[in-house]
Amino acid sequence: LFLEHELRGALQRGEFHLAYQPIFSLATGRICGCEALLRWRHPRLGLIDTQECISVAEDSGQIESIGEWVLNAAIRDAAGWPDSVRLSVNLSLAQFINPALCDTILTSLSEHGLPATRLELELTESIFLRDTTDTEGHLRALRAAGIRIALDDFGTGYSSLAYLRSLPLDRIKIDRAFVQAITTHPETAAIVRAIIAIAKALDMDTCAEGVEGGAQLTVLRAEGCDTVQGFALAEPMAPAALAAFLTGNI
Ligand code: G
Ligand code: G
Ligand code: MN
Ligand code: NA
Repeated sequence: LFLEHELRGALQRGEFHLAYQPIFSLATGRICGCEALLRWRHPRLGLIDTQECISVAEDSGQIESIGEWVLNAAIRDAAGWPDSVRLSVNLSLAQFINPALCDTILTSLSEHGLPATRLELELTESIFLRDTTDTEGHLRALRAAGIRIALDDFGTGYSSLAYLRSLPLDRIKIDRAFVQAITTHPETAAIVRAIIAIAKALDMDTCAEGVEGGAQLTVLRAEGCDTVQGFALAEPMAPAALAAFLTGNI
């Protein structure tokens, strides 16, 4: 309740900023994208845990305005990156089901001059708990506009193979819980191998999240994972630091 109160007005007070974490192609070693991550710096409490901030924002009906700010700020920043670097933005369920979402995003893209094909939206499995015809329609509208869709945190939530078959997705992001056990648990390695095989068969690409060591990277490369993200490669960084980092890594 305290955080909910503090969160009101945080946007107007300019307490939010974004950090960007690079995503690397395993084939080339180059950066092919960056994920925007919300950061809230409270004037007295300092940096607030993002997961907590997002939950409070969702529960108190503030996620739509905060989410719109994130989209705008990230699209503005990404318009200054090289063409080969895509922008990934996390979306909450409330944003995804808003019928105005697609138009809002397209307006922002054209205002900042970022092609729709450079934007990827990360959705979690929570969207599949809803009426599927509606979900499918929303996904198709976004993709028809050229926007890519990634399924975030795959394997941890309500994973079902049924929706992988029926829904238009471009990428599966393999949850870091799997990635981090890949070198120590043969069962986990087998599951990751199977996820990559399913993604390939369905013409989706794969991103392994939370890569923290070189041994994980070696296994992921051997298994044919397309892209990787994690502290071993690059931590989330401020926009200016990212711009400098991109110069050396694209
Ligand atoms: O970056 P960090 O580990 O603090 O992120 C914690 C969680 O918050 C992650 O699950 C991430 O997907 C989510 N998150 C980060 N930024 C955003 C955002 O702008 N919108 C939404 N909906 N979730 C975000
Ligand atoms: O749920 P989502 O995948 O969007 O979460 C992104 C979050 O994961 C970010 O908050 C980021 O800080 C965190 N993250 C990124 N790389 C790593 C990593 O290598 N290890 C761990 N533990 N967290 C990571
Ligand atoms: Mn994500
Ligand atoms: Na994730």
